[in-house]
Order: sequence, then C-alpha cells, then structure tokens
Amino acid sequence: MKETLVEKAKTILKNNNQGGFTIPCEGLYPFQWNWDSGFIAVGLAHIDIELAKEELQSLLDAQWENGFIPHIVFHNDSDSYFPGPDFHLSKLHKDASKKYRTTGMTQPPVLGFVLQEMYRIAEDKEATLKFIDTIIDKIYKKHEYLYNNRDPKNEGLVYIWHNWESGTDNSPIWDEVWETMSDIPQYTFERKDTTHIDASQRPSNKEYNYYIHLIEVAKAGNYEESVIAEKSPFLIQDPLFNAMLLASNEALIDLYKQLGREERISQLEEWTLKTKQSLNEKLFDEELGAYMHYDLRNEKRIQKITSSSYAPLFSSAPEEKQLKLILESYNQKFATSNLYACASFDPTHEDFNPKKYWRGPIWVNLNWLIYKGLLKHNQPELANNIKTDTIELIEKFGFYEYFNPHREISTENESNGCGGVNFSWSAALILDILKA
Ligand code: 2M8
Repeated sequence: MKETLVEKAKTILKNNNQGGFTIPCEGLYPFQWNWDSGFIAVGLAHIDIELAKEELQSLLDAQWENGFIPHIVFHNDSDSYFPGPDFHLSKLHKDASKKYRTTGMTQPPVLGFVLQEMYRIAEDKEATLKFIDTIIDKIYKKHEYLYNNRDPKNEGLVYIWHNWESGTDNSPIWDEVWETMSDIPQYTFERKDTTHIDASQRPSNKEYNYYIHLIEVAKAGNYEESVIAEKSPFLIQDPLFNAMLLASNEALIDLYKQLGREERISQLEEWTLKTKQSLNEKLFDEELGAYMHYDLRNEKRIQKITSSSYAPLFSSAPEEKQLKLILESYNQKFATSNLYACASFDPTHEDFNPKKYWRGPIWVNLNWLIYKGLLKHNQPELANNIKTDTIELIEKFGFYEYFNPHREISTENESNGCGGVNFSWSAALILDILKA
C-alpha cells in the first residue's frame, strides 16, 4: 500500500516539474512558489538529490540584489493565474531580479532548514555539503535583509506586510485587520482561482480586494521597505513566519559549523536568541496556550489559535513552561477524536470552517512542521497521530491541497479532499513522512 503511495507521489512530482523547478499544482498555481519549492526540495531529496538542488537553485536565481527572495518567480507565462507578473511589477524596485519577473513580497523563510533536511536525507554527504557551501550565503543574506528591514523595533521579530507572505492566505486572523481597512477603493479584477476550484472553498472577492489593495500600497512606494513600514495598514508579526526564521537560523548555524566557516555564526546566534525570547515573551499567550499573531500597526495581539500558533514547535523556542501549555491547548482543541489532525484553525471557534482554504482545513506542510516539532520536543505519541492521519487522508482521498478535518462528513459521497489535486508539497512531504 505504502509503495503505491510512494510511486504516486513520485509521479506527481515528475509531472509538476517544469525542467529546473516544480509548480505547486497544474492550472491553479502555474509558477514557482518560494516555500512550496522548499518543501518540494525535501521530497525530491529522497528521489533524486540533483533535482532538489535544481529546485533551490532556480528559486535563488531570482534573488534580488539586496538579498530578498520573492514569493513567486514567473519563469514562464501563463494566463491561468491572477495576479500575474504584469500586476506585481517587481521591476518597480531598483534591486529586483533583472533576469526574472517576480512578486515584490516573500514567504516564510524555510530555506535554511530545508538545506539541513537535504543534508540529513542525502546519501553522499560530502557532495551535498559542497552544494550547501555554494548557496548558504544567499540564504544568510535573506535573513540579514529581514532583520535589517523588517524589525523596526529591534525585537528579533520580523513583520509581514501581506497575508500572502504568511502562506496562510485567508486565515480568520486577518479578519480583524480587514476591519481596520474599511475605506479602501473598490478594485476591478478578474480572478482565475475560482475557475479551477469551487468558489465556496476559496477566499471571497471582498477578501481579494484587500489583498490587491495591500499590493497597490507597496507598489506606490516602489516596494521600498521603509515606505511599506510607514504606510501599509497590514504589518503583522506572524508566529509561523518567525518560527521558520528561527528554525532556519538554527539550521544555518549548524551547517556553517559543519562547513568550518565561523564568520557568520555569532550574528546568527544573536538573532536566534532575540527571536526566541520575543516569541516566548511577546507572542506566547499563557491563557490560550499558543503563540499568537501580533498586529504591529494597531499594536495588539490577535487572540485566536491557528496551526501557525504551534509552528514554533519546529524550532527550539518552546521551553518547558510553553510546551506544557501548548500540549494542553492542542489536546483540548485540535487533537479530539472526531477530527483528523491538525486543523488550520481552532475547531472550537465560531470562525472555524472545515472546507474553506486556510480557515480550518488540514494542510500537509503544516502537519509536517508540527509532526517534526512534536518529535523534537519529545512527544512521539502525538507526532505519530499526525503522521498516521496524514497518511490516511492522502491514501483515502488523494494528494489534495487541503482536507476537511472531520472524520465523519455528512454527505455520503463527499470527499475530505479540497482545493487543487496532485498537489506538489502534499506529494513531497508524504515521501519524507513515509521514510521517517
Ligand atoms: C496559496 O497562496 C497563493 C498566493 O501566494 C494563492 O492562493 O494564490 C497558499 O496556500 C500559499 O501558502 C502557497 O504557497 C500557494 C501555492 O501553493 O498557494
């Protein structure tokens, strides 16, 4: 059975490969996405390490001169996605890639720990370390960009200025931010996502209008970070984004040590310490037992639990005190017998929606992060539940983009699989989970 799953996963990754990079999903996402490519590289490392290297190289090939690594690289043309390169107009920024059109925003910084995962998986460690040596500084530069430009209060917590930078696009977390943006213009746009996927599973047009507005604000300032920091109504310290940064810092320290290159380690250690402290002091909520998002523009915590709230488990951030509270809230709300693990939003909250994009469904990449995080913090039983649930969902319903977490769903023939099919990171990460 598992063999079939492995073969299917390999076929999906092969079909979605465009020669050098992999698209997340045919039709729905026809370009190269940043954190998708990171997760895809982990899966590819199990099949063909050279493909994994190419995946990262093609993404880094579009790195901006200032170290920024964009969220989408438009290697190719396609009219099946909105907004495309002519809308994003990355060339407005003086440091943007001259070789490729890209977006002007980024995504959670996963590449540092992806390199570490590739090293772990690789059979030929020496050759892999040599490859890592050729690209590690590029990833360091991205971290430097984030800490230097997106941490205005020098707290070790970087902000995101768009919900698409979080990776969790229409999470109920953002609802409170949208409420502060009531007087924005009404834009005219033609969506493409709802031609591929049932509109009831995707964000609404009203939400897309906010997404577009935030990009217009950034474009009006030529994507200059200082202008965005001053003008954007959306400035959020996201626990997932910052946990990825922390985990990647930690991975970079480890890899630089293996390479015998000491020069950047003390800076990385300084960032690591600060980020860890602020995650625990500023973002952790003791009552809710989870890491919260912080709205930097309006200076308030957003008191809702999402799967991002548990992502810091993937890093060394949680200490005994936080871990105890996390396990309590996770067991109480997310790990209940009627649900597959792990919903993307608090199933006990009124905003929970089991089928709508990031407002409740299970995502394989977050499951992978939390699964590994629980193992890291010595919780093998809970980790194993996520592992078996993820395998069962994919085996039963297919390689979907996201899944309804309800074990029993009402209509008889309804599937738990939602969104795009033959989804690359679902294929890539199940390979890693199966081989673990
Ligand atoms: C989704 O986001 C894109 C915008 O980046 C979209 O909906 O158009 C998210 O799930 C994001 O996390 C993911 O990287 C992307 C491609 O899979 O799709």
